[in-house]
Amino acid sequence: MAEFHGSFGLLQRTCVLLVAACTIHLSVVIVFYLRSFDVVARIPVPQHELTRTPETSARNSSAPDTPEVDAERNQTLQYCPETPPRLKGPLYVEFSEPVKLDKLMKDTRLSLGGHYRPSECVSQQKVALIIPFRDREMHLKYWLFYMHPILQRQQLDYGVYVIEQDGDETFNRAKLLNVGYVEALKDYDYDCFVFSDVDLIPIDDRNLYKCYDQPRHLSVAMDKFGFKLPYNQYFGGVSSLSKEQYVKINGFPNNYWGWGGEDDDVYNRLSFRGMSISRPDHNIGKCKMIRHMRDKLNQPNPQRFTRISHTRETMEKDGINSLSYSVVSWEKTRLYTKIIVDVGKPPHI
Ligand code: UD2
Ligand code: MN
Repeated sequence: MAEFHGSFGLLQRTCVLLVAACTIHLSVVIVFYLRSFDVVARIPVPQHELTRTPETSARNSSAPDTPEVDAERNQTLQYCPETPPRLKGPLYVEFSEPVKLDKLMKDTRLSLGGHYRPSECVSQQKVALIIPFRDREMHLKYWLFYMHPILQRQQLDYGVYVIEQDGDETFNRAKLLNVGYVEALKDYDYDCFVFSDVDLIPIDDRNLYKCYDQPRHLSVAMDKFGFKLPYNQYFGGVSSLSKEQYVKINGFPNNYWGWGGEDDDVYNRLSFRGMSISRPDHNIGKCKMIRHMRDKLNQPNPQRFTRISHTRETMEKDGINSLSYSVVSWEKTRLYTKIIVDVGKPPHI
Protein backbone atom coordinates (compact mmCIF):
# COMPACT_ATOMS: atom_id res chain seq x y z
CA MET A 1 0.00 0.00 0.00
CA ALA A 2 2.81 2.36 1.02
CA GLU A 3 4.51 1.43 -2.24
CA PHE A 4 1.28 2.13 -4.15
CA HIS A 5 0.93 5.52 -2.44
CA GLY A 6 4.54 6.32 -3.29
CA SER A 7 4.19 5.62 -7.03
CA PHE A 8 0.75 7.33 -7.12
CA GLY A 9 2.32 10.49 -5.61
CA LEU A 10 5.10 10.39 -8.22
CA LEU A 11 2.56 9.99 -11.02
CA GLN A 12 0.48 12.86 -9.67
CA ARG A 13 3.50 15.19 -9.48
CA THR A 14 4.57 14.25 -13.00
CA CYS A 15 1.07 15.01 -14.29
CA VAL A 16 0.97 18.41 -12.54
CA LEU A 17 4.38 19.31 -13.98
CA LEU A 18 3.27 18.22 -17.45
CA VAL A 19 0.07 20.30 -17.27
CA ALA A 20 2.06 23.31 -16.03
CA ALA A 21 4.57 22.97 -18.88
CA CYS A 22 1.73 22.70 -21.41
CA THR A 23 0.03 25.80 -19.99
CA ILE A 24 3.24 27.84 -20.22
CA HIS A 25 3.86 26.63 -23.76
CA LEU A 26 0.28 27.46 -24.78
CA SER A 27 0.48 30.98 -23.30
CA VAL A 28 3.75 31.69 -25.08
CA VAL A 29 2.25 30.50 -28.39
CA ILE A 30 -0.85 32.69 -27.88
CA VAL A 31 1.22 35.79 -27.05
CA PHE A 32 3.41 35.35 -30.15
CA TYR A 33 0.39 34.67 -32.32
CA LEU A 34 -1.32 37.88 -31.23
CA ARG A 35 1.87 39.93 -31.62
CA SER A 36 2.44 38.65 -35.16
CA PHE A 37 -1.04 39.95 -36.07
CA ASP A 38 -0.17 43.37 -34.76
CA VAL A 39 3.12 43.52 -36.73
CA VAL A 40 1.56 42.47 -40.03
CA ALA A 41 -1.21 45.01 -39.68
CA ARG A 42 1.14 47.89 -38.97
CA ILE A 43 4.22 47.53 -41.12
CA PRO A 44 3.96 47.57 -44.92
CA VAL A 45 6.19 44.91 -46.38
CA PRO A 46 8.67 46.39 -48.87
CA GLN A 47 8.87 44.13 -51.88
CA HIS A 48 12.30 45.08 -53.09
CA GLU A 49 13.70 47.95 -51.08
CA LEU A 50 14.09 47.07 -47.49
CA THR A 51 15.59 50.43 -46.55
CA ARG A 52 12.62 52.57 -47.62
CA THR A 53 10.12 53.52 -44.96
CA PRO A 54 6.95 55.07 -46.32
CA GLU A 55 6.54 57.08 -43.13
CA THR A 56 9.25 59.47 -44.34
CA SER A 57 7.03 60.87 -47.13
CA ALA A 58 6.21 64.52 -46.67
CA ARG A 59 4.56 66.58 -49.36
CA ASN A 60 4.41 70.29 -49.01
CA SER A 61 1.15 72.21 -49.09
CA SER A 62 0.07 70.41 -52.26
CA ALA A 63 -0.20 67.21 -50.28
CA PRO A 64 -3.54 65.44 -50.49
CA ASP A 65 -3.26 64.48 -46.80
CA THR A 66 -1.76 66.03 -43.73
CA PRO A 67 1.41 64.32 -42.47
CA GLU A 68 -0.45 62.67 -39.56
CA VAL A 69 -3.07 61.20 -41.86
CA ASP A 70 -0.22 60.20 -44.17
CA ALA A 71 1.60 58.23 -41.51
CA GLU A 72 -1.62 56.56 -40.41
CA ARG A 73 -2.49 55.65 -43.97
CA ASN A 74 0.94 54.23 -44.68
CA GLN A 75 0.85 52.15 -41.53
CA THR A 76 -2.24 50.32 -42.63
CA LEU A 77 -1.24 49.77 -46.29
CA GLN A 78 1.10 47.32 -47.96
CA TYR A 79 3.66 48.35 -50.56
CA CYS A 80 2.41 48.15 -54.15
CA PRO A 81 3.40 44.95 -55.97
CA GLU A 82 6.42 44.83 -58.29
CA THR A 83 4.12 44.24 -61.27
CA PRO A 84 1.08 46.54 -61.16
CA PRO A 85 -2.04 44.40 -61.51
CA ARG A 86 -4.20 46.62 -63.77
CA LEU A 87 -1.84 47.13 -66.71
CA LYS A 88 -3.34 46.72 -70.18
CA GLY A 89 -0.27 45.96 -72.30
CA PRO A 90 -0.38 47.40 -75.86
CA LEU A 91 -2.38 50.65 -76.06
CA TYR A 92 -4.21 52.61 -78.70
CA VAL A 93 -2.53 56.01 -79.08
CA GLU A 94 -3.55 58.37 -81.86
CA PHE A 95 -2.79 62.02 -82.58
CA SER A 96 -5.13 62.69 -85.52
CA GLU A 97 -8.07 63.84 -83.41
CA PRO A 98 -7.87 66.57 -80.76
CA VAL A 99 -8.33 65.33 -77.20
CA LYS A 100 -10.37 66.77 -74.34
CA LEU A 101 -9.04 67.04 -70.81
CA ASP A 102 -12.34 67.80 -69.04
CA LYS A 103 -12.74 64.26 -67.67
CA LEU A 104 -9.20 64.23 -66.28
CA MET A 105 -9.73 67.68 -64.78
CA LYS A 106 -12.56 66.19 -62.71
CA ASP A 107 -10.46 63.25 -61.52
CA THR A 108 -10.46 63.82 -57.78
CA ARG A 109 -7.68 61.28 -57.29
CA LEU A 110 -5.38 63.89 -58.80
CA SER A 111 -4.38 66.68 -56.47
CA LEU A 112 -3.19 70.15 -57.37
CA GLY A 113 0.04 70.09 -59.37
CA GLY A 114 -0.77 66.84 -61.17
CA HIS A 115 0.06 64.74 -58.12
CA TYR A 116 -1.24 61.24 -57.67
CA ARG A 117 -0.60 58.29 -55.48
CA PRO A 118 -2.54 55.06 -55.33
CA SER A 119 -5.08 54.69 -52.54
CA GLU A 120 -4.79 50.91 -52.50
CA CYS A 121 -1.07 50.62 -51.64
CA VAL A 122 2.11 52.54 -50.89
CA SER A 123 4.16 53.15 -54.06
CA GLN A 124 7.67 51.80 -54.08
CA GLN A 125 9.03 55.01 -55.63
CA LYS A 126 8.19 58.70 -55.64
CA VAL A 127 8.55 59.82 -59.23
CA ALA A 128 8.84 63.35 -60.64
CA LEU A 129 8.03 63.61 -64.34
CA ILE A 130 9.99 66.49 -65.85
CA ILE A 131 8.99 67.90 -69.24
CA PRO A 132 11.10 70.53 -71.05
CA PHE A 133 8.69 72.92 -72.70
CA ARG A 134 8.02 75.96 -74.81
CA ASP A 135 5.11 76.67 -77.11
CA ARG A 136 3.85 73.09 -77.49
CA GLU A 137 0.40 73.42 -75.91
CA MET A 138 -1.24 70.89 -78.21
CA HIS A 139 1.48 68.30 -77.50
CA LEU A 140 1.15 68.84 -73.78
CA LYS A 141 -2.58 68.15 -74.03
CA TYR A 142 -1.94 64.77 -75.67
CA TRP A 143 0.78 63.98 -73.14
CA LEU A 144 -1.51 64.66 -70.17
CA PHE A 145 -4.44 62.87 -71.78
CA TYR A 146 -2.52 59.66 -72.37
CA MET A 147 0.03 59.71 -69.55
CA HIS A 148 -2.06 60.30 -66.43
CA PRO A 149 -4.11 57.11 -66.82
CA ILE A 150 -0.97 55.11 -67.66
CA LEU A 151 0.94 56.42 -64.64
CA GLN A 152 -2.04 55.73 -62.39
CA ARG A 153 -2.28 52.14 -63.61
CA GLN A 154 1.44 51.85 -62.90
CA GLN A 155 0.63 52.67 -59.24
CA LEU A 156 3.23 55.40 -59.02
CA ASP A 157 3.35 58.16 -56.44
CA TYR A 158 4.02 60.87 -59.01
CA GLY A 159 3.93 64.56 -59.86
CA VAL A 160 4.13 66.27 -63.27
CA TYR A 161 6.43 69.28 -63.80
CA VAL A 162 6.33 71.27 -67.02
CA ILE A 163 9.45 73.43 -67.15
CA GLU A 164 8.86 76.23 -69.61
CA GLN A 165 11.69 78.35 -71.00
CA ASP A 166 10.76 82.01 -70.78
CA GLY A 167 11.57 84.52 -73.52
CA ASP A 168 12.82 83.92 -77.02
CA GLU A 169 16.40 82.82 -76.66
CA THR A 170 17.63 79.56 -78.15
CA PHE A 171 16.03 76.54 -76.47
CA ASN A 172 18.06 74.64 -73.86
CA ARG A 173 16.48 71.28 -73.17
CA ALA A 174 19.08 69.84 -70.76
CA LYS A 175 19.24 72.96 -68.61
CA LEU A 176 15.45 72.91 -68.28
CA LEU A 177 15.70 69.31 -67.10
CA ASN A 178 18.22 70.35 -64.43
CA VAL A 179 15.84 73.09 -63.30
CA GLY A 180 13.05 70.50 -63.14
CA TYR A 181 15.13 68.28 -60.88
CA VAL A 182 15.89 71.11 -58.44
CA GLU A 183 12.38 72.58 -58.38
CA ALA A 184 10.61 69.22 -58.05
CA LEU A 185 12.74 68.40 -55.01
CA LYS A 186 11.57 71.60 -53.36
CA ASP A 187 8.02 70.32 -53.78
CA TYR A 188 8.29 66.73 -52.50
CA ASP A 189 10.97 64.22 -51.57
CA TYR A 190 11.14 62.46 -54.90
CA ASP A 191 13.61 59.63 -55.30
CA CYS A 192 13.20 59.07 -59.03
CA PHE A 193 13.14 61.44 -62.01
CA VAL A 194 11.66 60.66 -65.40
CA PHE A 195 12.72 63.15 -68.08
CA SER A 196 10.30 63.11 -70.97
CA ASP A 197 9.91 65.02 -74.23
CA VAL A 198 6.44 66.50 -74.44
CA ASP A 199 5.71 64.77 -77.75
CA LEU A 200 6.42 61.14 -76.80
CA ILE A 201 3.86 58.60 -75.61
CA PRO A 202 4.52 54.94 -74.83
CA ILE A 203 2.18 52.53 -76.58
CA ASP A 204 2.49 49.82 -73.96
CA ASP A 205 1.83 50.53 -70.29
CA ARG A 206 4.15 47.72 -69.17
CA ASN A 207 6.94 50.21 -69.87
CA LEU A 208 7.13 51.39 -66.26
CA TYR A 209 8.00 55.07 -65.76
CA LYS A 210 10.17 54.47 -62.73
CA CYS A 211 13.84 54.02 -61.79
CA TYR A 212 15.98 50.95 -61.93
CA ASP A 213 19.37 49.79 -60.64
CA GLN A 214 20.96 51.46 -63.67
CA PRO A 215 19.82 54.63 -65.49
CA ARG A 216 16.94 53.69 -67.73
CA HIS A 217 16.27 54.57 -71.34
CA LEU A 218 12.53 54.13 -71.84
CA SER A 219 11.81 55.25 -75.41
CA VAL A 220 13.70 52.43 -77.09
CA ALA A 221 11.47 51.73 -80.09
CA MET A 222 10.06 54.93 -81.60
CA ASP A 223 7.83 55.03 -84.61
CA LYS A 224 9.99 57.82 -86.08
CA PHE A 225 13.01 55.48 -86.11
CA GLY A 226 11.01 52.55 -87.53
CA PHE A 227 10.55 51.15 -83.97
CA LYS A 228 14.29 50.61 -83.66
CA LEU A 229 17.05 52.09 -81.56
CA PRO A 230 18.89 54.51 -83.93
CA TYR A 231 22.25 53.66 -82.30
CA ASN A 232 23.36 51.78 -79.22
CA GLN A 233 24.37 54.81 -77.15
CA TYR A 234 21.11 56.65 -77.89
CA PHE A 235 19.62 58.15 -74.71
CA GLY A 236 17.12 60.70 -76.11
CA GLY A 237 13.36 60.94 -75.70
CA VAL A 238 12.40 59.54 -72.30
CA SER A 239 14.84 58.44 -69.59
CA SER A 240 14.80 57.86 -65.85
CA LEU A 241 17.47 58.37 -63.22
CA SER A 242 17.29 57.89 -59.48
CA LYS A 243 18.43 60.81 -57.35
CA GLU A 244 21.63 58.95 -56.63
CA GLN A 245 22.36 58.24 -60.30
CA TYR A 246 21.64 61.86 -61.24
CA VAL A 247 23.94 63.25 -58.53
CA LYS A 248 26.70 60.84 -59.52
CA ILE A 249 26.92 62.45 -62.99
CA ASN A 250 26.56 66.04 -61.71
CA GLY A 251 23.19 66.23 -63.49
CA PHE A 252 22.93 67.27 -67.13
CA PRO A 253 25.01 69.79 -69.10
CA ASN A 254 23.80 73.42 -69.04
CA ASN A 255 25.62 74.61 -72.13
CA TYR A 256 23.93 72.83 -75.01
CA TRP A 257 21.90 75.56 -76.69
CA GLY A 258 19.71 74.48 -79.58
CA TRP A 259 18.94 71.06 -80.94
CA GLY A 260 21.03 67.96 -80.38
CA GLY A 261 23.98 66.52 -78.52
CA GLU A 262 22.80 66.94 -74.94
CA ASP A 263 21.42 63.40 -74.80
CA ASP A 264 24.77 61.99 -75.98
CA ASP A 265 26.56 64.08 -73.37
CA VAL A 266 24.35 62.51 -70.70
CA TYR A 267 25.17 59.08 -72.08
CA ASN A 268 28.90 59.90 -71.85
CA ARG A 269 28.50 61.07 -68.27
CA LEU A 270 26.82 57.83 -67.29
CA SER A 271 29.45 55.66 -68.89
CA PHE A 272 32.33 57.73 -67.45
CA ARG A 273 30.84 57.10 -64.01
CA GLY A 274 30.79 53.37 -64.64
CA MET A 275 27.06 53.00 -65.15
CA SER A 276 25.32 51.07 -67.89
CA ILE A 277 21.95 51.69 -69.53
CA SER A 278 18.94 49.62 -68.60
CA ARG A 279 16.24 49.26 -71.23
CA PRO A 280 12.84 47.59 -71.54
CA ASP A 281 12.28 44.82 -73.99
CA HIS A 282 11.88 46.10 -77.57
CA ASN A 283 8.14 45.29 -77.74
CA ILE A 284 7.32 46.86 -74.40
CA GLY A 285 9.44 49.95 -75.19
CA LYS A 286 7.46 50.98 -78.27
CA CYS A 287 6.33 54.60 -78.41
CA LYS A 288 4.95 57.24 -80.73
CA MET A 289 6.17 60.79 -81.32
CA ILE A 290 3.77 63.50 -82.42
CA ARG A 291 5.11 64.63 -85.79
CA HIS A 292 6.38 68.21 -85.82
CA MET A 293 8.61 70.68 -87.62
CA ARG A 294 11.85 71.83 -86.02
CA ASP A 295 11.03 74.79 -83.76
CA LYS A 296 12.36 78.17 -84.94
CA LEU A 297 14.38 78.75 -81.78
CA ASN A 298 15.79 75.24 -81.57
CA GLN A 299 18.03 74.97 -84.62
CA PRO A 300 20.76 72.29 -84.63
CA ASN A 301 23.59 73.29 -82.33
CA PRO A 302 26.77 73.55 -84.45
CA GLN A 303 28.95 73.09 -81.34
CA ARG A 304 27.40 69.80 -80.36
CA PHE A 305 30.05 67.49 -81.81
CA THR A 306 32.93 69.35 -80.17
CA ARG A 307 31.11 69.46 -76.86
CA ILE A 308 30.33 65.74 -76.88
CA SER A 309 33.98 64.95 -77.41
CA HIS A 310 34.89 66.83 -74.20
CA THR A 311 32.35 65.46 -71.74
CA ARG A 312 35.00 63.84 -69.59
CA GLU A 313 36.62 67.23 -68.82
CA THR A 314 33.48 69.35 -68.70
CA MET A 315 31.14 67.16 -66.66
CA GLU A 316 32.71 68.02 -63.32
CA LYS A 317 32.33 71.78 -63.80
CA ASP A 318 29.14 71.92 -65.81
CA GLY A 319 26.01 70.46 -64.33
CA ILE A 320 23.87 70.66 -61.25
CA ASN A 321 26.78 72.30 -59.36
CA SER A 322 26.92 75.23 -61.82
CA LEU A 323 23.21 75.61 -62.54
CA SER A 324 21.87 79.18 -62.41
CA TYR A 325 18.42 80.35 -63.40
CA SER A 326 15.56 82.40 -62.06
CA VAL A 327 11.99 81.32 -61.63
CA VAL A 328 9.51 83.63 -63.35
CA SER A 329 6.36 81.89 -62.15
CA TRP A 330 4.90 78.76 -60.58
CA GLU A 331 1.44 77.61 -61.49
CA LYS A 332 -0.34 74.52 -60.23
CA THR A 333 -3.31 73.06 -62.06
CA ARG A 334 -4.93 69.72 -61.36
CA LEU A 335 -2.93 68.13 -64.18
CA TYR A 336 0.56 69.60 -63.74
CA THR A 337 2.82 72.15 -62.11
CA LYS A 338 4.12 74.66 -64.64
CA ILE A 339 7.30 76.49 -63.76
CA ILE A 340 8.33 79.27 -66.12
CA VAL A 341 12.06 79.96 -65.89
CA ASP A 342 14.64 82.32 -67.24
CA VAL A 343 17.64 80.14 -68.11
CA GLY A 344 19.67 82.97 -69.63
CA LYS A 345 21.18 82.92 -73.08
CA PRO A 346 24.08 81.31 -74.92
CA PRO A 347 27.37 82.94 -73.78
CA HIS A 348 28.55 84.08 -77.23
CA ILE A 349 25.51 86.30 -77.91
C1 UD2 B 1 15.20 64.47 -80.20
C2 UD2 B 1 15.12 63.66 -78.92
C3 UD2 B 1 15.20 64.61 -77.71
C4 UD2 B 1 16.42 65.47 -77.76
C5 UD2 B 1 16.47 66.18 -79.11
C6 UD2 B 1 17.78 66.91 -79.32
C7 UD2 B 1 13.55 62.00 -79.75
C8 UD2 B 1 12.19 61.48 -79.65
N1 UD2 B 1 13.85 62.99 -78.90
O1 UD2 B 1 14.00 65.21 -80.23
O2 UD2 B 1 15.16 63.87 -76.52
O3 UD2 B 1 17.56 64.72 -77.52
O4 UD2 B 1 16.35 65.28 -80.20
O5 UD2 B 1 17.84 68.06 -78.58
O6 UD2 B 1 14.36 61.54 -80.53
N2 UD2 B 1 10.82 71.54 -76.89
C9 UD2 B 1 9.77 72.45 -76.69
N3 UD2 B 1 9.72 73.58 -77.41
C10 UD2 B 1 10.66 73.88 -78.34
C11 UD2 B 1 11.70 72.98 -78.56
C12 UD2 B 1 11.75 71.80 -77.83
O7 UD2 B 1 8.89 72.21 -75.86
O8 UD2 B 1 10.55 74.94 -78.96
C13 UD2 B 1 10.92 70.36 -76.02
C14 UD2 B 1 9.82 69.36 -76.21
O9 UD2 B 1 9.59 68.69 -75.00
C15 UD2 B 1 10.41 68.46 -77.25
C16 UD2 B 1 11.85 68.35 -76.78
O10 UD2 B 1 12.13 69.66 -76.30
O11 UD2 B 1 9.75 67.23 -77.30
C17 UD2 B 1 12.86 67.93 -77.85
O12 UD2 B 1 12.80 68.79 -78.99
P1 UD2 B 1 12.23 68.28 -80.40
O13 UD2 B 1 11.02 67.48 -80.19
O14 UD2 B 1 12.11 69.45 -81.29
O15 UD2 B 1 13.42 67.44 -80.95
P2 UD2 B 1 13.40 65.93 -81.52
O16 UD2 B 1 12.06 65.41 -81.74
O17 UD2 B 1 14.35 65.83 -82.65
MN1 MN C 1 10.18 65.71 -80.86
